[in-house]
Amino acid sequence: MKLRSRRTWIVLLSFAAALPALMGGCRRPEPEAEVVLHAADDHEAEYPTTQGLYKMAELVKERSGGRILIKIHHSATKGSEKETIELTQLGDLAINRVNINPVAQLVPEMKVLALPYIFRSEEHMHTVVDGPIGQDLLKELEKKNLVGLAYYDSGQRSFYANRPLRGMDDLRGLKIRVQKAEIMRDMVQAVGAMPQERAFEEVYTGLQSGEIDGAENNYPSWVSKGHYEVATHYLQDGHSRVPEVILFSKKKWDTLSEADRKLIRQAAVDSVAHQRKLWDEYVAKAVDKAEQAGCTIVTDVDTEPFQKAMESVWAKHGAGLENWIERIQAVK
Ligand code: GTR
Repeated sequence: MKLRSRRTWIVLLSFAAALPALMGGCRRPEPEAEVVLHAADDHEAEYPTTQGLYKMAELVKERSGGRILIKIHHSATKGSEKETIELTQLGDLAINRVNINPVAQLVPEMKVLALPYIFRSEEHMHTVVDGPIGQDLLKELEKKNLVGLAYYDSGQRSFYANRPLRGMDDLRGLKIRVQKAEIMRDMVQAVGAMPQERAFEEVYTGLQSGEIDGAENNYPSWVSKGHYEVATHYLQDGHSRVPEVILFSKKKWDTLSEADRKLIRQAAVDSVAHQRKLWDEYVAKAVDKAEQAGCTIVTDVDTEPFQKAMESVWAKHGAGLENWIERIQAVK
């Protein structure tokens, strides 16, 4: 057997040493994650709320040096909002981005953010949720085994249907889908329509089959879920400015170190600016898409009859929340 020259050995050995780097694309191996947290969102990956969660996950991974990983399950693969809230309470799901309406069903104080026309503007809502009132409300969630981390934007909810809508009178007798939330049911009833409770995931087929005539939501949901293809008339009455919330399972939270809890909470708070920026861009894109598709959007709505009709909702759902209402109204 021919002996290899010294030079050949050097070449062979350097090649062997470089192999792992060549195979791994020169990346250092990922550190083993110590904590894996599962997060749910009922929107698809590109939607601003899910994108907010991705931002939060990125910050958590970076700040923990890869020790804590958040795995995101989007598009309602973990179930409807009602189901995922239950999973979060049980500790089977660590993180859950949901709308406040179904949460208010469990924690009545949260209803204050869902009351029709409680916010004068988007700025008013931001000041409330970003300040002490928002923080105090998040603390109320602990009574139901939930930890509230931060609020995301959800714009304004308005009515849309498969027939022309110009004002409140056009909603009379229409079958309008509502979330699993009593306050929404009462709002729909207050404007003379017939509330139909359904999970978000069932709205499209409900509209398509004609079981329901319409629904109510913000522009992004109307478009992203395809509702605009069937319910082509949108009436921007803006009856609710209820935000979204990021929940954490209290059961899981209690197993984390104080430092990790702080890191996770801060990452959620820091993801808010990103979500809000994407939200504004998404609203513009959604409106554009609906208009291109030939939908009718009525923006100059006389909201006075709506506000008047909602007095009954305030009387019922605002009862017992007077202090919260006063605090919100006092915010400049
Ligand atoms: C959207 C919200 C969803 C869901 C949906 C609904 O605005 O982002 O999480 O609550 O409304 O109406 O069910």
